Amino acid sequence: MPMKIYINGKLYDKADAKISVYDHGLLYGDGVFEGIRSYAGNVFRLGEHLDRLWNSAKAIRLELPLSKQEMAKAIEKTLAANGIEDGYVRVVVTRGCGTLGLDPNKCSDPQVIIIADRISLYPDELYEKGLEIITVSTVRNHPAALNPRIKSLNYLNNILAKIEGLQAGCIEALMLNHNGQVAECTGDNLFLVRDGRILTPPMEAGILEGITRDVVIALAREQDIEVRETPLTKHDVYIADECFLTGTAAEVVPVVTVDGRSNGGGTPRPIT
Ligand code: PXG
Repeated sequence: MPMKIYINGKLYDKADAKISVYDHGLLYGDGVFEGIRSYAGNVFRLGEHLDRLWNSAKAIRLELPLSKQEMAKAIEKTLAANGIEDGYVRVVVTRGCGTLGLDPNKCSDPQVIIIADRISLYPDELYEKGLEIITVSTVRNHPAALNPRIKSLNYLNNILAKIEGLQAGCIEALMLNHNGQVAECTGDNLFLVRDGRILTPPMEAGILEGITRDVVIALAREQDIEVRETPLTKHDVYIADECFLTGTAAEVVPVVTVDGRSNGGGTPRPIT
């Protein structure tokens, strides 16, 4: 059975799921998106993902052509149409068709796309062995230029960092912000553990407000583990006892080395 893709209220076979070459999502990366997990038929933190999508859209002055409730229904429908219980949902909203010029006001109809698929980001063994990552020279977008809180279709900042990481043989890459502080990885938030406390960069570091990040912070606090959202430098990373990354795709994945320095590599990672 071919995969069914949702576009503006209708389901299309994958081969027929197409968007115009005049869509500003393609021409300029003008649009927003979300990546969401479904576990055993339950969409994980759907409300939070929809809130973030709506906020991203608001930040770029893109008006969604449907309500959050309608979007939730559309996501359920797309998952069901593909028989997916454990999977990954990609919601994309583009600015729509316009002219060959930046003006978003010339775009009339935003395109709402929902893809429901399966995902495994990293090989299973990496969840046991841990990732080896490096700090790359590509600086995370300056929040006053393109705020990382906007989950926009413009992911070149992250892709350039990813290319640098891959070039060095690393599957993930740590990005610093314009002040040289730790920001986040290309598709994950970063956490450190030191002396039994969890440390993670604050929103002001210029990061995406990860939904997995929020879940991990809440779970840790429930277990009376102290969590500090505090500015971090590479120094903090190098002296940490543990390091892990969080994201919808990655879930929670341990990091064993950063720039070849070990974070309790090979030893137990009790907090992670
Ligand atoms: N930071 C960035 C820059 C992200 O893109 C996260 C953190 C984690 O946020 P959530 O809300 O998912 O906990 C993300 C999201 C992929 C992929 O295919 C990963 C993300 C987004 C889109 C695709 O690896 N991560």
